[in-house]
Amino acid sequence: MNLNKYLDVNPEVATALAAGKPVVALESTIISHGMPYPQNVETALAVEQIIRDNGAVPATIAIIGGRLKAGLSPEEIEYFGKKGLGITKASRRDLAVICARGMDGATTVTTTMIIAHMAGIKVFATGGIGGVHRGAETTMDISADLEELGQTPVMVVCAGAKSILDLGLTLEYLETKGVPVIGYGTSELPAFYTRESGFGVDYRVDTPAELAAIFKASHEMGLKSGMLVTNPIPEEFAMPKAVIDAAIDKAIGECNEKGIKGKETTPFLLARVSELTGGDSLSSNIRLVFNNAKVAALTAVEFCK
Ligand code: PSU
Ligand code: MN
Repeated sequence: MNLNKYLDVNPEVATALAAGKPVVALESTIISHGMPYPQNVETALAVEQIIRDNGAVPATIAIIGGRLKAGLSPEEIEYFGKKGLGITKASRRDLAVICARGMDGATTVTTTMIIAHMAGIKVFATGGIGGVHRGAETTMDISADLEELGQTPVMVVCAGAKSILDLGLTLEYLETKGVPVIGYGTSELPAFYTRESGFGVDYRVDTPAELAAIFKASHEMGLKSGMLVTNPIPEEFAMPKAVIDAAIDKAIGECNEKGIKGKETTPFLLARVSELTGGDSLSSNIRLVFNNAKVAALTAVEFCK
């Protein structure tokens, strides 16, 4: 394969793509910034196994020494998990600097979509996406993830978005950008730790085959936008809404008091919410990622039929 000169596709992923076999992309910010070591490495490896068990090849995406990587070895995943917060969070605006300087970068939803698309991978599983922050009418803090969903044709399977964000404004923004927001087995937008948010999705879809058919239609008519599949956390792992809401309100209050801004905002809020809610939220987080990996793999299999 002769691809982008900055991109390395690992042999297993390259072989699968060349043969038209299903591949699922995974992000690396969730490994280095989203969970503590060693649970982050254990989770990343378990997610890859779930994708294999459901018939697809996993491609964890990251930047190592200035190279864009589609597919990491277990040793590279271990390296990313151990180095943790020491790895730069890489959004679209960081890519060129990180590559030119030969740095490592943890890919967000945005950069995972970009690199997946360069490699020819169509389906991507993660935990939660970035969105429009509360108070964005004055701060203008809107995640680059929403712009990427509007311009890069990759399907993102997530568990919705955490209510650290303004979910209503996030949905409005996605509508403006032309991104279909699909509820998998639900008509309501899930809010990561909870199955409900009080906001409706654009469409409810109940099977991986229909998810694949919708994405195929988008692809074949040449729409450049992505598609957002929101898959609710399994009932048994969902958290009480009151507990999560209280932790989020406290974390947002602290964030404002400390004057945290820009790319630090989301990692700060995620870390504080997880500290305030303890081990329960970590195990919920792990379970919902497993659940998304399965739906993404089954959909990638359908897409390749
Ligand atoms: N929200 C989550 N979990 C995450 C992230 C967001 O519930 O891990 C990460 C993802 O990598 C996402 C990024 O792409 O944060 C968005 O950061 P920002 O809001 O700075 O664009
Ligand atoms: Mn931001």
